Amino acid sequence: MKYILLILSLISVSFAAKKPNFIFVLSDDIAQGDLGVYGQELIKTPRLDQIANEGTRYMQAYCGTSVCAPCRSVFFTGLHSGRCPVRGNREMAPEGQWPIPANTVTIGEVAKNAGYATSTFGKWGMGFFTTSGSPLKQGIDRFFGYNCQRHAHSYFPTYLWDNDQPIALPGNKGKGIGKTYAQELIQNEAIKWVKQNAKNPFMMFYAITLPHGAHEIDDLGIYKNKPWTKLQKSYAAQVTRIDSDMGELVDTLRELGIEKDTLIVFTGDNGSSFNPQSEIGKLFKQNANGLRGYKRGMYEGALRQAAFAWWPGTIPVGRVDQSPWALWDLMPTFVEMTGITPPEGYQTDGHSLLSYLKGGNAPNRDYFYWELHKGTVAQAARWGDWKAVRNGIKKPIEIYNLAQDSGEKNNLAGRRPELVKRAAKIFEEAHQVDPEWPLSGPTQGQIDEAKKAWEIKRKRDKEGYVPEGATPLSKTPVK
Ligand SMILES: [Ca+2]
Repeated sequence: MKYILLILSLISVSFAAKKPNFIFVLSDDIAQGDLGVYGQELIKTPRLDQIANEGTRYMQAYCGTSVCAPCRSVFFTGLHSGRCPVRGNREMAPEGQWPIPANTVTIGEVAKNAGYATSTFGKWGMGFFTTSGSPLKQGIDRFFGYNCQRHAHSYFPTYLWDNDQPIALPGNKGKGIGKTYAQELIQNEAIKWVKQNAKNPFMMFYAITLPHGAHEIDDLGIYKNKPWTKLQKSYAAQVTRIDSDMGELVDTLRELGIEKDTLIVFTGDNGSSFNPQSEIGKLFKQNANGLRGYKRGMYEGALRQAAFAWWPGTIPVGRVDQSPWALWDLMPTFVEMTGITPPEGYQTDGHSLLSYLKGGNAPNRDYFYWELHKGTVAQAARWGDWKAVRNGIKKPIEIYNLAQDSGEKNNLAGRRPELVKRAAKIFEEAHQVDPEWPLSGPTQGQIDEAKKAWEIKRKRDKEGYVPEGATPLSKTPVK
C-alpha cells in the first residue's frame, strides 16, 4: 500500500511538473485578412502562416470588444465586456487608463497562484503603476513595454517601462522615426524571459502593439521599393515584423525543447482600424472575407479575428474550424488545461475550450455578448446563427442570420419580432450595471479627465518628456 501511495505521489509530482505553458499573443488592430492563411496576397506572413498550419485556425473567433483596453480586460479577467471592469478606452491623467480594481481576479493571479511565472510584454492599458491596475499588482511578475495606450502611439518613444521603472531611449523623439524601435526591445525582453523561465511553467501575455498606429517601422524591408504609398509600405512592414517576431518565438521554444509543453494562442484585439475604402483597406483587400464593419463597431468585421492555436502534439495540425468562441473563454481554458484551483473570487463568463482546441466540438452556450462604450453604449449578441446589433441604446435592434448573411446586409428585425425580443432580453441581462460604465455614455467628469489626459500627452510630446529617474537604455544592466 505504501509503495502504491509512493508511486501515485511520484506520478502526481511528474504531472505537476508538466503543467503546460501558455503564451497569448494579442496583435493590436490586425485585420483577419492581413495574414496569408486568411487570403492575404501582398503582405508576407510566412511564419504566422506556418504556425497556423501547424495548429488549428479559427474562422469565427471573437475579440472582447472592438477597441484596445476593454479587449485586454476581457482576456485578463475572463469576463465579457458587459461585466469586465475596463469596458472602454478611458484615458486617465497623467498616464494610463482606467485601472482594474484590486478585488478583480485576473488570469495573472490565477497563474501566479498556481506557481506559474507570469509576464506581460507590449501595451498594457489597464491602469498605471501607481493604481490597482498596475500589472505588477495584478499577478504579473515581469512587465516590459508601454503602460499607457496614448504613449503607445509612438514606436520610437522617449521611454518605455521595465516593470515600473522608466528606461530612457536616447535618439528617440516620441514621434517620427528615431534610433530605437520599441518592438525590437520588447521582443528581445520577451524572448529573454522565455529562456529564463523555460524550466518553470509560465504564462506570457504578449500584447504586441503592431500594426496599430502610428504606422512607424525601423525597416521597410521587402516593401521598400513597392509602388505603394508610405503608409501602405509601413503597414505591410509592421505586419511582417509581427511575423518574423512570432517566428523567432516558436524557434526559441523549439531550441529550448519546450514546444510540446507550450500552448500559443494568437488573435487580434479588434478589426482593422482602416475603412475598407481607405488606401490600406483597399490595397490589402482587408474585407475580402465579406464581413461588415471594422474597429469601433459591433458588426462581424470588427469582432471576428485572425486566430489560431499551436501546441505541437496536442492541437490538431491543419484543422480550420468555423465554430464561434471568444476571448473570455481563454481564462477557463487556462484553468482547465493546468488543472489548478483558481483563487477565491474567481468567476468567468467563458467556457473552457480545452477539448475543442484538442480537436473536439466547441462548447455549447446561451449567447455571446459585447458592448462598446463610445457615446451611448452599442451592444451586440450572438446565439446560434443569430446576431443582434444595437448601435446605441436608443437605436433599433437589428437582426441578422449569420449562416446565410455573414455580411450582415439583410436586417430581419421587421419580420422576426420574437428575435428582437430575445435580443433585448440578452442586452438587459448581460449588461451588469456599473456606475463607472453608464449605458448613456461617459459622465462629464470622465470626459474632462480624458481631455486633461490628452492635453498632458500632447505637452509631453512637445517637450520630449522622460519620467524622472529614468535609466538610459545603454546603462541598463543586462538581465
Ligand atoms: Ca486595438
